Amino acid sequence: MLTTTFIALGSNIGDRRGTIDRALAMMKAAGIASERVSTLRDTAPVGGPASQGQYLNGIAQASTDLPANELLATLLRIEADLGRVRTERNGPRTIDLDIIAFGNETIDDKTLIVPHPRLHDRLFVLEPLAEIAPEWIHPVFGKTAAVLLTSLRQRLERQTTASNGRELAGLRAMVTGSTSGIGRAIALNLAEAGADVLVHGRRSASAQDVAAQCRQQRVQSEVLLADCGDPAACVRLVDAAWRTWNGLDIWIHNAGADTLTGPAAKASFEEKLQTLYDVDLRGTIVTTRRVGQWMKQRGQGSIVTIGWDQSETGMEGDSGQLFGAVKAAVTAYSKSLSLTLAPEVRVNIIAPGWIRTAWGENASEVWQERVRRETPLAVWGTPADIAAAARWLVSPAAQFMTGQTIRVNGGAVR
Ligand code: A4P
Ligand code: MG
Repeated sequence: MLTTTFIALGSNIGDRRGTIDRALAMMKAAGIASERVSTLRDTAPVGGPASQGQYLNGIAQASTDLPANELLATLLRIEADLGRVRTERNGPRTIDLDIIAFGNETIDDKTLIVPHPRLHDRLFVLEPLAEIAPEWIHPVFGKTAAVLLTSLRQRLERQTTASNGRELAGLRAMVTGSTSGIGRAIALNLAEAGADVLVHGRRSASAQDVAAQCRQQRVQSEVLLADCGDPAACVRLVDAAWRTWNGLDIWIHNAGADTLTGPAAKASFEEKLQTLYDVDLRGTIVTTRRVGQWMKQRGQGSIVTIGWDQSETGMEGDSGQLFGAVKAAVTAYSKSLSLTLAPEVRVNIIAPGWIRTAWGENASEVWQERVRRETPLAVWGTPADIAAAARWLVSPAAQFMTGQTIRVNGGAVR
């Protein structure tokens, strides 16, 4: 059975055009017959060493009866025969032959990822692809090559014209649990910094409200609803979020169960433990593992999770035991994730101290007094304080930060 495939052609050493012509001839001899080849264009190198030369890039549409793994093996052999030597990542090469798409298939194994995980981020792929196959539909994003090209151009345009105070312009963020409190403050702060923001919650009305406020900052904002206590719903949430704007640059996992106010406050210790485990811990793990892997394949991204400053020091009582255990686990997991995803993706943890959210608003005078006593700066923190830390952590200014816990707690040092 013949499969239609798109092969990206790239060369930046020696006789670039001659090498690409020879690669196409060798492909044909190996049963990969090109039906259409785009214009070859001169492009500035993306990534890699500063000194490397301009690329010549194009795309070939071909039909083959080879299965995908054999197609890859054949292309790698042709690259080797044409003198390709692999040294550093994104380094100069006589020829690069990447499988952009293979029929409608999605493949993600150790040796092959299809569609190519960076195709939608690269003008040197999308421009020739949209030239020869503007109506080709990306099997993950469900959008045509022409539409993906337009979106990418808009995103790059916003990044290059980013003004002062809009340091996240052109980046796409998900903030889970952003219908109220800390999550809402983070969503609004990221929008103010120029990021497009996906607002997530369980209730549509309040989520729509936050999205509308984000849009007032002249950014895109959409709502996705999901119960983060349900792992299948977490998977669907990540998939839907990734598809919305053809990938994500930022994932802030703030969604957590409130076991302190409302009817949930009356649940037993065991029930609260289960809820916190399901939502705060498993929800964080299921979502960030999935989105983190895609960000790594894509070559960039930033993740923030939410811990708790007192999980380090301990706090007496049921709440101390519950949050201490669950948030310490979130923190430990996040550090391991940061090591797994480096160097492409940064993962950091914010550990809030006493922050005036729903519970703090109505806490008794005894608690108000205790918070002042335990906080050297002698005030409650606000959701805006956490949002400011999150905004910095996901910004380019924090490019050397990963695997760290930032305690935003008004100065408590124990
Ligand atoms: N692999 C996985 N999926 C695929 C796929 N869909 N097609 C594996 C091909 N290979 C795939 O590839 C490394 C391994 O990726 C393969 O052995 C295969 O098992 P490689 O060709 O050795 O590495 P590479 O191409 O240097 O790296 P990579 O990560 O593919 O880089 P990119 O993303 O291809 O970028 N700037 C301009 N202007 N033009 C360019 O063509 N190319 C790159 C390389 C950087 N900057 C560029 C250009
Ligand atoms: Mg390659």
